[in-house]
Amino acid sequence: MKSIVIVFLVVVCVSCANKKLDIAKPNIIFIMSDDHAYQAISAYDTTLIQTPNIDRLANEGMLFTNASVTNSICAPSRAVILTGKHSHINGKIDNLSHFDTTNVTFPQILQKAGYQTAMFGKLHFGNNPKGFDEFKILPGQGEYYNPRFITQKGDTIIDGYVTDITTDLTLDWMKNRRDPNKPFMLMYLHKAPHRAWLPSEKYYKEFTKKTFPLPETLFDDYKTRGTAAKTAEMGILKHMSLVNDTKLTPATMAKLNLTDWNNLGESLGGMTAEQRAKWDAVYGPINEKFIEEYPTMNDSTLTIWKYQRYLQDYLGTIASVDDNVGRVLDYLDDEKLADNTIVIYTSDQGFYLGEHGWFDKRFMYDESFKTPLLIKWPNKIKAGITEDEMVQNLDFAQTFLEVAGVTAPKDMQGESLVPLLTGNKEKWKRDAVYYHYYEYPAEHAVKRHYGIATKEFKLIHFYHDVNEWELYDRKKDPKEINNVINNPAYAQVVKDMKQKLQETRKKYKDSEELDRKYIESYN
Ligand code: SGN
Ligand code: CA
Repeated sequence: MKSIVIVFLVVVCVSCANKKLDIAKPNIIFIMSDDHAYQAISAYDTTLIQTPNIDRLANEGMLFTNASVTNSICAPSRAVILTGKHSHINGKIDNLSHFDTTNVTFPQILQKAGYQTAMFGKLHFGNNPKGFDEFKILPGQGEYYNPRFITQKGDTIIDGYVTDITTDLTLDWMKNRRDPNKPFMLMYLHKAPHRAWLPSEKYYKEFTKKTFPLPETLFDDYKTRGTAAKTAEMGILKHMSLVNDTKLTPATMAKLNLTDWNNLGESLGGMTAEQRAKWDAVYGPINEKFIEEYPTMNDSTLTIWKYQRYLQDYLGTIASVDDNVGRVLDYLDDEKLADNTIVIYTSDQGFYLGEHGWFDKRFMYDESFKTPLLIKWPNKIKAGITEDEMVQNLDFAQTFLEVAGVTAPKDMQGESLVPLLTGNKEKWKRDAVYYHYYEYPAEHAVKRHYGIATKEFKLIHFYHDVNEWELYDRKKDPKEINNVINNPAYAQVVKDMKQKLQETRKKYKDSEELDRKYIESYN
């Protein structure tokens, strides 16, 4: 009899423990870097760099090949992520406008629902985030070396390299300052690989020795494109600064009788004399070699030289991001937290790595419209799945709320990704995504435009000081070099896509009236 009772108790206890495990709220770690092109993640493309740690998310979870943003620029993307609403609804249309803090954000809702919340790294809002138990964020763009952080207790400068420091702060919070009995939502936000692309010592030593293959469209002449592509100021040859971006020194420039602008200042963005000396030991010889080679360079060879210098530094910053993502994933594994933690890796938008001759972003063309997205959650997501549905940064808020078992506010405009993550694809109905970019006139001179993309086509309307349309056949022309808006063979597609665009604008409550409002309020 006694042994029957013991067996019964054991069975009950095991089932209690299982039940407890089932209902334990998952932790959420949202990792986002700034301007990280999917072309620079080896899970997507092994041509440029190996990112074994970021790839772990795809190997142990899901790789999204058709993730995009709704407005390809930093602070607006972050506002869309936090609010689950398009820019024209949350009001943060560009980097310069004010973020209306009466917007409800998903961290506020999660905090109220009992989640511990923390944010470390780059927010870029001009005001502090709401809904966080703790934050340590960079002011504005922040610095790569010895950065200043805004904290709830005032500003502090932390010596070192920004990517390592952001991770140290994140790990310190996970290890020492959270209650292990409560679920947490952590936003771990890298500044890298944002311009002006300053790698850590280890990686500038390594990457300045590398040479990268040229993209097919490096010398794009924009022949079939409209005014916007032709007048944008983000060309590697014409608009990338020899000093600020490719790191020629004022002395080199003077010797060659050249001038260009420099935002980094004498200290190269906050380096100490010691850090600067190490930097000069590597970049000095690059300057000397350029002095020798410049007299024989033409536009084409100079473009290639600038492209190589750009990629060396840009990718060098990503190598540190990858190492540091590895540190966080290792911690989750070591602490046995991995199974019940959903980890997301994404960027605030994509980026041009020489495609169309460009750097920067902003356009609805794929390199900047699409963004990397890798998600692992061993308890729920099968390992090694590639997903090609069209998902957006707009969807994160509702996804995280559903993951946490909290009902999302009705006015959020995305779709929870949970059905896709958990193998219930039949519940996913979206057939088009909407895009709207506003920051013009401004740096890089990318004109205002909105558009929709389906899996097959992309329709874009440039407006404000032009009225031009472009259509791309995404299957036949994935590099988007043939604008077929006037091709009679696509007349019906144009008609259908224009109608779909109008319906989509209506669905998301965007309108010509709002376009005008945001032009008038722009300064
Ligand atoms: C800076 C950069 C631009 C970049 C914007 C916005 N210039 O102004 O190249 O487009 O940030 O980037 S820099 O010379 O100051 O680096 S965003 O990611 O923050 O939106
Ligand atoms: Ca960005």
